[in-house]
Amino acid sequence: MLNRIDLRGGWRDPRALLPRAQLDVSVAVDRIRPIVEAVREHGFAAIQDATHRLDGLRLDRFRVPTEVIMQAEAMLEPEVREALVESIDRARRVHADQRRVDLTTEVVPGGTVTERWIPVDRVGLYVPGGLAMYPSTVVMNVVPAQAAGVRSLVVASPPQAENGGLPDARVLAACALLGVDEVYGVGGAQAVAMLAYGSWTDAARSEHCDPVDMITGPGNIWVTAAKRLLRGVVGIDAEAGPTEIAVLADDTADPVHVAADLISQAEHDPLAASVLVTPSVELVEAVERELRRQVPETKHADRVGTALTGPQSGAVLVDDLEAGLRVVDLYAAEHLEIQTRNAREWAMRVRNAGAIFVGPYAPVSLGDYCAGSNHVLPTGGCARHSSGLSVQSFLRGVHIIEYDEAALRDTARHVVTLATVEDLPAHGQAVRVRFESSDGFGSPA
Ligand code: HSO
Ligand code: ZN
Repeated sequence: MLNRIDLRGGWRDPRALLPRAQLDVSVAVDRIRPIVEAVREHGFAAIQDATHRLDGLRLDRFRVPTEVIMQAEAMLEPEVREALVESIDRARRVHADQRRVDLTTEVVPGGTVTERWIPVDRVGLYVPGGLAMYPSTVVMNVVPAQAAGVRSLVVASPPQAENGGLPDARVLAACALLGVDEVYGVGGAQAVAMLAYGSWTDAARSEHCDPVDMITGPGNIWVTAAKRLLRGVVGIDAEAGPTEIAVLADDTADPVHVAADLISQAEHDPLAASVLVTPSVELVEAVERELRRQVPETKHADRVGTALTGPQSGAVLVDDLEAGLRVVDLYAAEHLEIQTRNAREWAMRVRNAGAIFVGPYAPVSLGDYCAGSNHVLPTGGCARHSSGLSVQSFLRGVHIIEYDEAALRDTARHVVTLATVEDLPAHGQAVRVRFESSDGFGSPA
């Protein structure tokens, strides 16, 4: 079922052999530009029009009343509530510990720089509808923002015909459990534009969605295109591509587990990537047998089958785990499982992965829901340079510079020298004027 990629006895860059799905977002940007511009100019009327044309719904208001959000929570099945509460609680515990402390460095006597971590004021979270209606994603976006101290949080999610033009009930319930009460039933590019520019959201002009400073959350290609277009107008999180799992395994790995884990992420998307990296031919064969057994039994067998047989998925045979480590580092998977002897030691040597799941009892789906870790992770090899969503994503480290007279006087000649080198004499002069009436600078005060 999986493509076999045999790197034994030689070496080839595995990235070319496991091509990531390419989405042409730039074409989509041109398609959504008119919607974004219309929302900017006409606000409510344009949102209403786009919702009618694209979602087939005629709506007169987009803000979800607080009672409706509360009601969605009240209607939650008890076991779903319990699971969501546990997921929120664990994520809160982990994310609370991530909060950075402000640090002051004394650069010279009388001269300090303090790095102050200031939360973004207002954040908009886009929660997709359709194939991917994930209350867990509400948790994973809201928890770090709240832990960072974001004061104002708003959720936008497509209106669902089957829910009376409101967003999905479970998404609303997750908002209620997290204490988010500003929710709009708006989807697609129009939602991103509404969040970025702000808009009245009812015909009577009594409800206004204020513009946000930053938008996070996954979405389809139109949402991604709108985010790309509006980057700069607002802060935007990373662009999420199809999900990925890589498993670095040796002959101690249980093929039943490995197959189940490869299937679990393939379930998200026919373009999802599932990659097994191992020196054990026996394991590859046993996993193949398991896939042939498990795939037909799984609910989303079609998309799983498409994802597992696609060129982005495969079983990579390597000479040994050292070579396997090189492969997974180059591949830089969104999720990496280590199912080997001394799994922790191997895990600690990995340099590139969005999140690393260690040993037989830490499957990716634990991290998707209830490990306490965040499931918004870099895809498409971006784990080489980026991290997943965290408290840090919602904080800005602002440098606060404090120098007293003597400290500036001592530094002045360096500023003047560098300003002269860059032919920016006014820069030097801005320091000079402060000492002109006294005895110049450079000599101790
Ligand atoms: N595995 C997905 C997140 C998710 N899984 C949401 C289930 N629900 C991307 O990390
Ligand atoms: Zn998942």
